[in-house]
Amino acid sequence: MYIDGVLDNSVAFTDTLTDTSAILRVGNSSDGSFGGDLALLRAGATAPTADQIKKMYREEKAMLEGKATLDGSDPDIKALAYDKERDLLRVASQGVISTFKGLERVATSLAGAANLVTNGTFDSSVSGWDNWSNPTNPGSASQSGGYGILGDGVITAPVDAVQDVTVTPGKSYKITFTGYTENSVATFYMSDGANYSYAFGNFVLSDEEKTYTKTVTPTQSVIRLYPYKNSGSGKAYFDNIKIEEVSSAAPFQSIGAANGALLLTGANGVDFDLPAANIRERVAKAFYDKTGSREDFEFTGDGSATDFALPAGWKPKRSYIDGSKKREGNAEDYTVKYDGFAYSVSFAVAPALNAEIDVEAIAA
Ligand SMILES: [Ca+2]
Repeated sequence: MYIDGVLDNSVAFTDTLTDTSAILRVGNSSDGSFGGDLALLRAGATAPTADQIKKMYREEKAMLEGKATLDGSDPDIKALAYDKERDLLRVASQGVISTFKGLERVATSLAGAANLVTNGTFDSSVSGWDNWSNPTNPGSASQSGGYGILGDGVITAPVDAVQDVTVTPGKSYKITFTGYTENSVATFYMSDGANYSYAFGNFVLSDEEKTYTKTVTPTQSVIRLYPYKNSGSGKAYFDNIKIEEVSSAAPFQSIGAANGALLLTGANGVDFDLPAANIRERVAKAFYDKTGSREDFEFTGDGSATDFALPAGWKPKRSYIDGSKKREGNAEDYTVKYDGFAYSVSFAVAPALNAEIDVEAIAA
């Protein structure tokens, strides 16, 4: 038994599988119960060495501890691209881009998207929700402890709440909420349009608090959210209700990735995403890169100085004394010198006192 890649205890056991029709059960105790989670089961012809176990642990730790799954609710991969400069794998599922480094999901296009639902957190009221804010059955709906609650005191009729959220048809949106029931039956319905078609389906709440997500592409300009509790006693609790746009280009057809930049082509157009860091690099390069640019520098002769240095980064192209062009070369008027840092013009004869020396330079 290895814990976090380190041997904790061991016991030798050898047996032979002979019954080809029997079921091999793993993770069962003798009474059939198993109080844990099991993942990445594998079988091999030999037992892995301690070093191999350590390597597996190191490589797969991020996946087990972090998020190794696609974001959104769609497990169907539409397109993927590997960004070799940044060692990132970009994976497009319905409307959502999940970015992986190795086995770990390090980013998602959903992060930072605006929540279009009004008061989905029920921090202090149920405003924004019809029925909840104007209960048809007084006392049927309330807010308490940061939850929107249905069924408080009413048992003879169902209680519900409605919010219509404006969206753009054809774009993709992720619907998320958290909820649970207390001695009641409750459902979270989602409609394509301001209707009760529930075309986007529903989630039936359990007595354990869970987060539910669904990615949808509406054909109408409204997504109707409809939390609902059946008649009878008990309560249903709702919280953190969100609708976030996942991409304007979705549904995706192809994806390209290079040096952190992302190009998504979808049925609705193209999304182009360039990280802020990349833009900074480019602006800085353009600012400091003088390639192709020219500059004139002026000096005044003192009758003895022969060498006139240009600022670093500039290289002499043409030189003039009192407006008369001089020739470059060892047997000519001047030579160009470079000391490893700056260029200078070195005249064979020192320009006269107050002579006007003009040097046209190009970026070095
Ligand atoms: Ca809340």
